[in-house]
Amino acid sequence: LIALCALLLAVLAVPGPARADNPIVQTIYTADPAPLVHDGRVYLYTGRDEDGSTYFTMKEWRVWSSADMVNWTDHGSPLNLASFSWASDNAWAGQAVERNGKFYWYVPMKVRATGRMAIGVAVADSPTGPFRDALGRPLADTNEIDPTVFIDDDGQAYLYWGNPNLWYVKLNPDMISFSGSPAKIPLTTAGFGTRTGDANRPTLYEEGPWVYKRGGLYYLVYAAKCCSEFIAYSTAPGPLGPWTYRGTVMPTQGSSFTNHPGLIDFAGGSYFFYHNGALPGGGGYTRSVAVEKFSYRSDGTLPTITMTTA
Ligand code: FUB
Repeated sequence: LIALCALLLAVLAVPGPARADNPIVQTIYTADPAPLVHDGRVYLYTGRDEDGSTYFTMKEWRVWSSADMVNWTDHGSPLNLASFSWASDNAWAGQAVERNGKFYWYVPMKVRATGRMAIGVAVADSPTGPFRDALGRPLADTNEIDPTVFIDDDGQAYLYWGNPNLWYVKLNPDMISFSGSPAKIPLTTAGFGTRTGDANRPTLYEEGPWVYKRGGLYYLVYAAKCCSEFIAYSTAPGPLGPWTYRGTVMPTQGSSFTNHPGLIDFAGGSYFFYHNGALPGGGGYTRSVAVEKFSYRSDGTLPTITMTTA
């Protein structure tokens, strides 16, 4: 019976096109989508919620890709906790970016020696890996999570991350060292909306920042929280602000209690990636990544986006 089960699992895990409808991945639980457009394909970097997880039990990251946003190829797991000798747990939300033919994947993990969360960076020659720890130590050790990386038109790269704070730092062109020191972006209510009921957290910003530039405007989309988590965004005239709160993008988390944004333009369309608990057995710790096609309004603002399934 064990051999039969192993055979069945092996057949289910064979790489190949996934179904076109949401959730994107229907064979395992996935979370924290981070899309990257490269060379005519969308590469989708995700975490993996372990079966039966009861608290964000996550040990590896996965890569998927598509040329048409319909058929998805499974590239397996080219990065996991064991790739980082200093990490012990919590393979949470990351993002990958390409620079000069190399791919840098920024990911948060728990540091074995301290129990604190830190950001590590892995590097590869291909968007699907194999990835290796670029430093052999954490890149940013502030006990916070959820890195997003952005390279501006002038070539300056920025790393942002954090919960409960929102940190940023300029990256050197090598993408694995800092130009200056990490600093906190001021979390003002004008910039990030007003949260009620939590004196320690006056703004809606919670976690999962996603920074990009479009039409000369800088966007910061993030998981926001008032009572439950939803996706909101702010805009700014520059990569460091000042940020202005713009409102809700996706009002719910579905049957998960977190949500996590990733936005791209690809092949003439705009796409919003997120996660929820839509698969059978799904919920807050057994999530699934999904995507919705949308159109920006003529003034560049984001519409309210609804989940296909929750
Ligand atoms: O997946 C683990 C954590 O849940 C992520 O780091 C957060 O963004 C939330 O999605």
